[in-house]
Amino acid sequence: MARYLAITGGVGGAKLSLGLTHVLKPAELGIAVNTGDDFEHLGLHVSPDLDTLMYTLSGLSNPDTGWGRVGESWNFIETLRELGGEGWFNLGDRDLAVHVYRTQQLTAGRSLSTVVQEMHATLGIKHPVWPVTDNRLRTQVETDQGTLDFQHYFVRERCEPVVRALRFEGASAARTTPALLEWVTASDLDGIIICPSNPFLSIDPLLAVPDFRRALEQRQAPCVAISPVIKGAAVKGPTTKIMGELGLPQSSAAVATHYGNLLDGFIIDDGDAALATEITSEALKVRVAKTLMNTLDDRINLAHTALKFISEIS
Ligand code: FO1
Repeated sequence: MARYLAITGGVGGAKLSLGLTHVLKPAELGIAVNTGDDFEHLGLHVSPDLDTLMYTLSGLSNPDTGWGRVGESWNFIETLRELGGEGWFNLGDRDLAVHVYRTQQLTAGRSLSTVVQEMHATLGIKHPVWPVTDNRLRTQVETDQGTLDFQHYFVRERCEPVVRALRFEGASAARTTPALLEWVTASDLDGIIICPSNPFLSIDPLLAVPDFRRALEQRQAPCVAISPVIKGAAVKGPTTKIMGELGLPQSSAAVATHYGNLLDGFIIDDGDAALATEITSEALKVRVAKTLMNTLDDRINLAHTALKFISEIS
């Protein structure tokens, strides 16, 4: 039996994760999710990337935004705004129930991974999905306007402040979720796929968890990443804006350099085919493919490409 691990943030990574779940059985694919975007808001524990995965894998995601639920209503947040409350983070009425339920369960002493597992079982999600850690992990964005909590930077300030550095509060003391650590260190793991999420905001928080990073560094199986950058621009979100602000070239090549020796393979878009030779080295193979995922078929095709690439590398 084959066994793979996908590492993902929110929207872009969830698309490929969905493709992978169509190609691999639940016993063959586990998914590790960023929790650096989590925050406490209106007294609730909100886990945006975990929820994006949950809604995507259960067919409930909002196709227009990629986050939140399809067919959502907004009575709660509109009423909160009328009252003069904090209304900048759009919590839909149905989505709200998830945050209330999760908060209650966490307050009762249950772990985040247990709550995720139970909600996934309720929604019929069969593939194992784990928050990278059950411990507190919070991305802090150091900007020209001071240090901002991730969602304050991303949603409230619409990614406008200039990013100077990123910090992952809690990471050094965090432990990888036990079942995930077991999966990634298993001797029969066949490959690791880093989804096309933002490397700096969405993947780095997972890599900042010491025992998770160590497990990846000591891997036997090939690790491939899919570039979220196509022709110098991100499909969605502030990836290339941040790269520029951090003084990096805004290209797929710089993403490969950023991941460094964590990678054995790197998939770039057809539009970046000219970069393949520059990125290829003895230690890094490059595959050119269609990485834009507009349809379910695109997601499944990219999943097949990644798995075939892994089998060729190994
Ligand atoms: N993203 C936005 O751009 N605006 C929002 O109001 C917003 C609300 C929201 C609510 C629940 C949820 O699970 C996600 C939500 N997101 C929203 C997405 C989220 O902020 C980001 O996509 C991720 O954190 C980045 O991966």
